[in-house]
Amino acid sequence: MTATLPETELESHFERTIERDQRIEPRDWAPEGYRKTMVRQIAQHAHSEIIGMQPEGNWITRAPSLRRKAILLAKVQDEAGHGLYLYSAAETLGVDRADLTEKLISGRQKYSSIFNYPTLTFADVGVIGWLVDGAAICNQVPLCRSSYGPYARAMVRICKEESFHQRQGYELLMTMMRGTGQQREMVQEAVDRWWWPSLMMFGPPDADSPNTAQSMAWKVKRHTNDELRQRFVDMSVPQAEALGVTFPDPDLAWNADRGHYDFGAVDWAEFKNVLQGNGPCNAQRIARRRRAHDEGAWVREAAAAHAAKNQEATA
Ligand code: BYC
Repeated sequence: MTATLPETELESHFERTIERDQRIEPRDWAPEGYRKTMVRQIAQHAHSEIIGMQPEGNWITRAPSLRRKAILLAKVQDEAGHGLYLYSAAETLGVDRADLTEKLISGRQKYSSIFNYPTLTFADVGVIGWLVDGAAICNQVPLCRSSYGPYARAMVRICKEESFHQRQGYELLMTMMRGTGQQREMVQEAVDRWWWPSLMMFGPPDADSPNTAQSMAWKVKRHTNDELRQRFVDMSVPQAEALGVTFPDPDLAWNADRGHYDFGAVDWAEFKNVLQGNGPCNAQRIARRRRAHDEGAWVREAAAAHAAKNQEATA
C-alpha cells in the first residue's frame, strides 16, 4: 500500500497485514521502528554469515584430504552467498550495502558472538557444522515465516543449505569417532569448547532481551530466545548420544514433567564480554574483514568502471 493515505489508515493496514499472517513488502508502509528492526536484524545476520567464513576458512588449506577440502570450500562459499542474499534483502529497506559494511568494520554493527572463538583443530570444522549450523537452523527455520517478505524468502534457501552444512559436520564427526582414540579425544575437546557458545547464539534470556516482545508482536521473530535454545538442547542431546560424545554440563538431565532437558546456567558475563569486543578473536575477525575490504577496493572500482562503460555504450 502506498504512502498516499493518512497515517492512521496506513498503520491499521500494516497491523491487519501482520494479524492475517501476510507479508510486509518493500513498498508497503511500515512504522519506522519496524524498518529499523529489520535493518538491524538483517544486517547483523548478513555480517554473521560473512565474518562466519573466517573460522572455517582457517582450515581450507589444511584439510586432511581433497574430499574434505572440496566440501569445506563449498560450505564457506555458501556462507558468502548467504551474506549476499541478506545484504540484498537489507537493501530493499533503502540502506546501502557499502554503508552496512562500513558499520561492521568500524564496530557500529554487531555480528554473532559465536564467530569470536578460535578453530583450533580440524574437529572444530565438524563441530561448527553440527552445533553452530544446527543452532542456526533452529533459529532460522521459523524465520522463513518472518513477516518481512524479502527476509523470509531469503531464509528458505539459506535453511536448505544450512541443513547440508549440518549433515556434513555430523558426518565428519562420525568419521572421526570411528577413527583413533586421539581423533575421538579431538572431537570431545572441540564439543567441550563449542557447546556453551552455541547456546549463546540464541541471544540473552527472554527476561533480558530488549527486542523480543516487539519483534514477536510484529511476527519478525516467531519464538523467543529461550524457546529456541530449549529446542536446540532437546534436539542435540540424542545426537550427542548417537555420536558418543558428552556435553560439558553436569546439570543436563531429562525432565519428564516438563518433557524437556534441563540444563545448567549459561555464563552471560562471558556473552556480554564477547559482545563488547573482548572475545578471543574479535579484534582479529574485524581486522581481517577490514583488510579484505581494502584489498577488494580495486575490484569494486573496476566493476563500477565496467558498468559505466557499458551504460555509455548502450546510450
Ligand atoms: N551475538 O533483544 P535481543 C550462521 C544482541 S550465521 C551477537 O534478544 P534480538 C553461520 C542483539 O542483536 C547465523 N549479538 O535481540 C554462518 C541485541 O543487540 P542490538 C546468524 C547478539 O534481535 C557461517 C542484543 O544482543 N544468525 O548461521 O531480538 C558459518 C539483545 O538481544 C546475539 C542470525 O543472525 C549473539 N548471539 O534477538 C556457520 C539470526 N544475541 O541489536 C553458520 C537472525 C543477541 O539491540 N537473528 N545479540 O544492539 C536473530 O534471530 C535475532 O537477532 C537474535 C537476537 C535471536 C540473534
